[in-house]
Amino acid sequence: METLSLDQYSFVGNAFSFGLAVMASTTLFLWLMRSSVAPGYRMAITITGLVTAIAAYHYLQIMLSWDKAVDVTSGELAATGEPFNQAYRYVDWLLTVPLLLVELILVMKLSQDETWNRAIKLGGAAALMIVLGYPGEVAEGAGTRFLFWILSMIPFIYILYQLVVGLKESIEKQPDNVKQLIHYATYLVIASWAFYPIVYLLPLLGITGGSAIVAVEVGYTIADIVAKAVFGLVIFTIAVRKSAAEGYKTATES
Ligand code: RET
Repeated sequence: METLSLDQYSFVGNAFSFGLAVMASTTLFLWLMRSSVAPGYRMAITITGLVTAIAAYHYLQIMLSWDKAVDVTSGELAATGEPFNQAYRYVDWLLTVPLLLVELILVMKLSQDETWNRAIKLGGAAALMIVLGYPGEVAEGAGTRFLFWILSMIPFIYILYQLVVGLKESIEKQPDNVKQLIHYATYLVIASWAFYPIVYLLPLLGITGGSAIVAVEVGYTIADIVAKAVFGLVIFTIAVRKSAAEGYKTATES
């Protein structure tokens, strides 16, 4: 914390505030617009809104913790002794990553057995990935950070592989008007998820001091906005188009 400049400190605080605004407004939008998709897709939209709601709560906590860790009343940055709590981010992921995976599995429309089977395997792998990442995130030494990065990459690669294979299979069965969008959603998942382990590594790639803190915190915030809010809106659009293809009309249209 002491290595940050005042500008860097405000920049990160503003990024958290932006994250909170995006997550909260996306939640409202998704939940208010729920009736514009056919009943069969409402569960997916509710879950998408839950993901952004959980994130909005955690961004509020992260923002408050960031505020409390530093005193700027003297015009300079002074640590208050209260540590900035990284755990909020990891608890947020522990809840939201399995939810996002369930959402993707629901979109695949598999049999009930297969849905359970995949949800448990992928949910377990996601929990392991996050639990293994945390000790490295809060460690001081570069060696420990790198070790836990390697360990966490094992379940991460398994999840990505399963998603790519699973989504490819389900794309074949989709109506033409959404095929392209589901392709796009798949790329969005891969690109946004791959961003996290890269951000985690930045402090080991020559970015040091205050810049490392800024890179990690702002990097994760951007990744969260894409993986949760932008992705949620893509899922919403897919649901609207699939509803239309199935002949569903909203109250105002009928
Ligand atoms: C960690 C530790 C270093 C190695 C890896 C990681 C992966 C994190 C991921 C997080 C995804 C979060 C999402 C949140 C959305 O709600 C934990 C940074 C692989 C992939 C998608």
